[in-house]
Amino acid sequence: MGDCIFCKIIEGELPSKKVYEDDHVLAFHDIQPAAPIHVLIIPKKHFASLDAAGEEDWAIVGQTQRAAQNIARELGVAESGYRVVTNCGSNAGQVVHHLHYHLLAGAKLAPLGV
Ligand code: D5M
Repeated sequence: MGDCIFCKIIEGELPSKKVYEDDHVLAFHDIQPAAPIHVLIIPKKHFASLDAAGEEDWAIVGQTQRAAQNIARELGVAESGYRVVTNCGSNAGQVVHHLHYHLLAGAKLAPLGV
């Protein structure tokens, strides 16, 4: 999708440290980790955010979240706990406009808030 950096990662035009891939979902380590484990999980289909998901996208959104569960188990953090969050729009601080879930783990996380 044009100049979308996550589409370029999907296409292999930009490098990533991949942790999971299937036909619909890709996951890779965040380049600016905010926790000891910080993985981004994205649908291969481009849409800007959760807010931009259409009726036809809910299956892939579910598959993306299911991948988060699998990755947490694979990385050994399912027991200790992890956070899955998606930023949606400018007030949330979204900077990459391709739906992505942040999986954060590996430490006691700060409470959510402003
Ligand atoms: O988060 C966007 C996230 O994307 C942010 O944590 C940095 C990360 N990022 C940006 N470019 C890359 C590349 N090339 N590899 C890995 N991670 C990257 P947002 O929710 O939009 O604020």
